[in-house]
Amino acid sequence: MKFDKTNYEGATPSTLCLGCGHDQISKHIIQAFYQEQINPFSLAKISGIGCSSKTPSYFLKQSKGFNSLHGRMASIATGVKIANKNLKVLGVSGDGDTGSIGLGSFLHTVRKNIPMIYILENNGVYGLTKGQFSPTSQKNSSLKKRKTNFLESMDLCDLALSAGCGFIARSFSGDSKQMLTLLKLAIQYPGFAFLDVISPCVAYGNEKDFSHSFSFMKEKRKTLNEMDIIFEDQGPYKDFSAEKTIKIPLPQGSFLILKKLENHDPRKKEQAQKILRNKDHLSTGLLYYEEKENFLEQYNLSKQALVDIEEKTPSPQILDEILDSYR
Ligand SMILES: Cc1ncc(C[n+]2csc(CCOP(=O)(O)OP(=O)(O)O)c2C)c(N)n1
Ligand code: SF4
Ligand SMILES: [Mg+2]
Repeated sequence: MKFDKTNYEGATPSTLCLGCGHDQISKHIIQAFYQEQINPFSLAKISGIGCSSKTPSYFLKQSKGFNSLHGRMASIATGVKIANKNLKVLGVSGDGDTGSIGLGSFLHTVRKNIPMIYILENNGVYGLTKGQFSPTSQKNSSLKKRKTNFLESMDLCDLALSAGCGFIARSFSGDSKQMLTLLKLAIQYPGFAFLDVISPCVAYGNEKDFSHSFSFMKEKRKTLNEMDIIFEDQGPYKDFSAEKTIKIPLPQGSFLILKKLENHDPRKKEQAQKILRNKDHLSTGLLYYEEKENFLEQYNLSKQALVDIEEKTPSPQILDEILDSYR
């Protein structure tokens, strides 16, 4: 059975400001999940608090959803995945939600390698509470209403890399082609897939020199690589010349064909770190890729969802045996 596109659309029309980057991301999500024909009924979308965290109402209306507490999306998503590993988990968060109040939850979910797609809708401000600087606003960048940000900025991709994340990508809400491929790649990835999307806030964070504005993106953005996902039986790939092309096998039997536009191999951690620390440009594309055992595999957790296990509490006899084993 093929799911038609209406299954992937939102339950309500967006109430975000006209032109908000977050709305573009929602469109890419609808497109990617539709094209990949992911069963919307077996997907859970979890978010925190913020304009970004409102967006799950605007896509995948047939999926399960939980709009949780500020900064706690990652913890709730962890619980959902452990309780039912058959659900695909899609988390949406903001730079304030993830980088301020939720930083601890975020980093521990990364280091546990909980299988989920984590989309950071990064606008450099707290949009919902009217544009205060967030931890990702660049140091010394300014906004008329907020004056200058004197605090050091945090790069959440760099932090994710330090915490052992195996899938790190950065994109821009306005780049449909790059966003679609990265989302499709993230959908296939068997662990924690982190996608940091620069998503301008047109109401409070779109002044010319501000680090997350449309004009800043135009000036500073560099694209690291072009990508395509193919199956071997599609034959030799003609668009890319061999010496600049990397072929990475993907879990479901397909391959990522990656054309280097800059000298970067996303399988090399040191290279990814170097790129992230170079602040002359904002590099987008696939930054780091490594497949590693995820939390569910490491702990050999039940294949059944908790809800499907008939005997949820052990019988008195089994409890006695467990207690005896500690005596
Ligand atoms: C415990 C708690 N502290 C503070 C707030 C106020 N608050 C709501 S959203 C938000 C930040 C939102 O910024 P971000 O996560 O970047 O999302 P955006 O609106 O920019 O998409 C804050 C501080 C809250 N709701 N709950
Ligand atoms: S305030 Fe900013 S982040 Fe929030 S909806 Fe408006 S443009 Fe988007
Ligand atoms: Mg924000």
